[in-house]
Amino acid sequence: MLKFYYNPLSPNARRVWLTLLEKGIPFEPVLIKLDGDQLQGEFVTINPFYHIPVVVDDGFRVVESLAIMDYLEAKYPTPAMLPSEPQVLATVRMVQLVTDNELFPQIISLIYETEDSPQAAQAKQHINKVLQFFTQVLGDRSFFGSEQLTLADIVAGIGILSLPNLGINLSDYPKLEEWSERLMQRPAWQKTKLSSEEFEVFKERVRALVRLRRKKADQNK
Ligand SMILES: N[C@@H](CCC(=O)N[C@@H](CS)C(=O)NCC(=O)O)C(=O)O
Repeated sequence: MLKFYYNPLSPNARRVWLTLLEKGIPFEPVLIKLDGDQLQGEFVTINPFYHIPVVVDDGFRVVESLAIMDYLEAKYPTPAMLPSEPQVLATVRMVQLVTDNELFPQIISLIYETEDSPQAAQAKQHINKVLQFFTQVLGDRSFFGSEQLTLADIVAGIGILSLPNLGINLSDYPKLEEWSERLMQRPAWQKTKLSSEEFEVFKERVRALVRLRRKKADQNK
């Protein structure tokens, strides 16, 4: 059976978890605590970059959440979540990459920087730009590029649903608010949802990781 290395707090792992659940794919979960266990033992041979998620399917290993989602889509095409029609495919990819390149780095800043700092204000401004852009891209459809859930909804949904925990209300973006309510009605999303206490633990982990990365960067100067 497909092995899934994950942690329920990890947004990148939750993308894959949701894809597995939405597609009804059987899997064996392997919890990685991220307390240093990702840096040693068997896991290092599975992912030399020390990251989750990873899947190992019949001896075939895939790292990187977006690559894993594509693998699952190709191997388990029903329900289809990556339409091949050119404009829809481009929309799905664009939303995934905008989430990774424009939204997530700002979420990390918002978690790390103090609330009234210029950095936090800048991050909020950029997040608002992303929300305006996503409102345009969603248009009047139920999901990104489609009337059915796509891989874009999973990637963007995990980011956008975390925003109210960071003081960003979606009520200024009614279409995205309705879309996020649509997502939260789905059993897979209810199952993988983080409680506010879990989100606080996630924030602490992010702060610790950013501190560590900055310390390493300073040492290399
Ligand atoms: N680009 C990778 C990023 C994976 C990633 O950063 N995973 C985090 C959890 S969300 C992790 O494993 N962090 C542990 C570490 O950096 O030591 C992906 O999309 O899978």
